[in-house]
Amino acid sequence: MTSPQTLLDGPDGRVRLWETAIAPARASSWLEALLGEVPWQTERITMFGKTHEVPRRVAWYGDAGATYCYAGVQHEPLPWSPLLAQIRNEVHHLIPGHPFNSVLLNWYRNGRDRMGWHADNEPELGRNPVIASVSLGATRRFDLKHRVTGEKVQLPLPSGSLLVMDGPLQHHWLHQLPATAKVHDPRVNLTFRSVR
Ligand SMILES: O=C(O)CCC(=O)C(=O)O
Ligand SMILES: [Mn+2]
Repeated sequence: MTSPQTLLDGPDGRVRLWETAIAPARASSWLEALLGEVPWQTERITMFGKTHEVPRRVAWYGDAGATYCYAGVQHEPLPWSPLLAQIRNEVHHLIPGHPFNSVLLNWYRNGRDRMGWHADNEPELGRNPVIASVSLGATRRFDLKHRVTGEKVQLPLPSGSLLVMDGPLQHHWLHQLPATAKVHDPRVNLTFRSVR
């Protein structure tokens, strides 16, 4: 465990990165295990009357009743697997005091899979949510963009890193995980959240 690097900290929110929160060997064994055990789903979204496949695979785990709406669909969580409960405990050790009751998993099969500009500002996350994001597998670039000034922050998220976004960040900044032709290997990202 290392101390975090602060990438943003101000009235519009905070972003901290623990670059080596999880040892590399552990991170790769978790990646292999999750790729094998998770019942990955293909989400479809309908925009302007056209249905598209979301360019990644997803899964939602959490306490019973922690339902969550993404891609326009209400999801009941899968119950915590022993491994996901263990990863949640590791996150608790690094940032105590946040009772995360759910986790959204994203599997980016290669550099073509991506997530566009958005904020984690769904009503069920409440005001100023704390989002703890664990990355396993291929290093991908993560971008942040201020909604008003357009200021950008870009950073690589290596395997075993923990990114924490908190304060009013989701109200003032967007984030994305862009596609890249340079990456051929999979990455799994886990965002721990507290939904009510
Ligand atoms: O894959 C990532 O690092 C970002 C995931 C994300 O923004 C989300 O799940 O809302
Ligand atoms: Mn997000």
